[in-house]
Amino acid sequence: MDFLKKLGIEGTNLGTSTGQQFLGDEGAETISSHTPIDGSQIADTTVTTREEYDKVVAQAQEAFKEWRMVPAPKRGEIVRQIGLELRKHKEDLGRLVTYEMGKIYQEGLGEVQEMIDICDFAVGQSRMLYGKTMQSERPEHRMYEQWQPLGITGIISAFNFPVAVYSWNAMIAAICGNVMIWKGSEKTPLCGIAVQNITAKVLKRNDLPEGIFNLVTGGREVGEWMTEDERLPLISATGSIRMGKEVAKTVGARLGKTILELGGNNAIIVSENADLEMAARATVFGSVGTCGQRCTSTRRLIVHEDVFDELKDRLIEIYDDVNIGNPLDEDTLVGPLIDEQATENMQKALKEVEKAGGEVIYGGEELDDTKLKDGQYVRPAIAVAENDFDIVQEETFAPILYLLKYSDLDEAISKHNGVKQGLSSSIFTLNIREAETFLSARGSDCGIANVNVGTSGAEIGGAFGGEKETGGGRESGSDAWKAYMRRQTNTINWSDEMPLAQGIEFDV
Ligand code: UN1
Repeated sequence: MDFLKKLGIEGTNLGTSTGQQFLGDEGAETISSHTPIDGSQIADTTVTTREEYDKVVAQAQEAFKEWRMVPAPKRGEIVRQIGLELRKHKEDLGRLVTYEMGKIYQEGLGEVQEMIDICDFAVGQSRMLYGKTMQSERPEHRMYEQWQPLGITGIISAFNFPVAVYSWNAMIAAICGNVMIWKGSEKTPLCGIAVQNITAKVLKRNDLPEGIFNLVTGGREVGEWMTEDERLPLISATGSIRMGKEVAKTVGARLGKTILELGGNNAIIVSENADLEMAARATVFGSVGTCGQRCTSTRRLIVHEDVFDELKDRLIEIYDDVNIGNPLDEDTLVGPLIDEQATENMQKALKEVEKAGGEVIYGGEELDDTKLKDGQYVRPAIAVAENDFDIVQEETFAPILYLLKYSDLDEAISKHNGVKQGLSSSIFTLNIREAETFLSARGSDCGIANVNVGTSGAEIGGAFGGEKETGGGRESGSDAWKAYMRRQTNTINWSDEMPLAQGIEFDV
């Protein structure tokens, strides 16, 4: 496994890190990383102790003093070099993502490309941290606003995008002048080490201090140290709604800031005016891609009654052609689920849908015939269901597609919006009235709404995030950078008088 070596994954103290330095001790508690491909062990990382955590925070605070005074375009130059370094490691890092998380290699590469793209975006953004100027009501006064860095940005990311989601946050936060403490998922600790090694190389080459990009490892407890810690003014967290609610409560109690990217329950509406072949293809990528483990995965398909049967049959045909197996093999389209728990959750959901009166019309079974022992391979499932089934209201992180029928667009939109989550959404139609209705104020209530484009696979240039229980956060492109900075309104008096605003007379 040459790629592990090339990514610097060797040694016994990998884990907590302030840059080049890894703080883990011999004999520390460890997390074993297993590949979901066949369940075998890849390597161990150490778990961050409280003492190490405090060392990391202290180092980050020190580094912030220096980093915040580096001009933003110069910070952009560092991010540009990180982008170049990532290009060099694209194949190896993509392979590690596949190996540790289980998504197919094409998607592993896509994830690293998403990192590269956000680096390029951040470089440009580093010269565009624009504030407004305002006209003062007082003579010879000037008003403007400027954006300043916040300090330490805590980033908590999930297993399903073990490197890209970190980069959306870290690269934008970095050009804004922040330093980072990142806790990735316990299920994908090696991805964190590899990315840490890549950024550390660039920082070393530029004589920058330890403490700008920091890594902590561990589970819930380490996450709680971060959310409770007043030294971390911003926590950006990606994960389940349950986790997000806890993060919001804890960080909110200390009046800290959060960016939350939580669950989705994404739907595609397929109208009778759709190009059905396009709709079918987008649905399959959205529902079985990444084995249904994207927060943008297509979970519900709301289909007009006139085309319901035709689309259903076509989907089954395509599903039948999808190769399931080792995600490193070129012709595989669906790899394993992340772990046994995920398989159990999928089986439980399928039972519940039947109990509620729905029907699993395709797939769902565990695939024991694969030669890859202990991998969690499943056949993606299609079920006919109703929107108000409890299980349809929930996000199950597995490849299950619920088919729902509608007869008019208002009904379709009402079903579409009739869930607690609000991340990504699509309509497939060639009718402009239907498309524009879906995009209007009475249309989709999601953070992302597409026409003739599926729910997953967003580009980095737009702001990414969703409404309602998805958490309301926005990351990545557009003006998402503002969430990583504090806005300061400045008024400057260059006259020799002391006039007050609102014309108040206060003679002293
Ligand atoms: C996630 O699943 O947490 O839009 C992020 C997409 C990817 C990002 C997904 N660009 O599907």
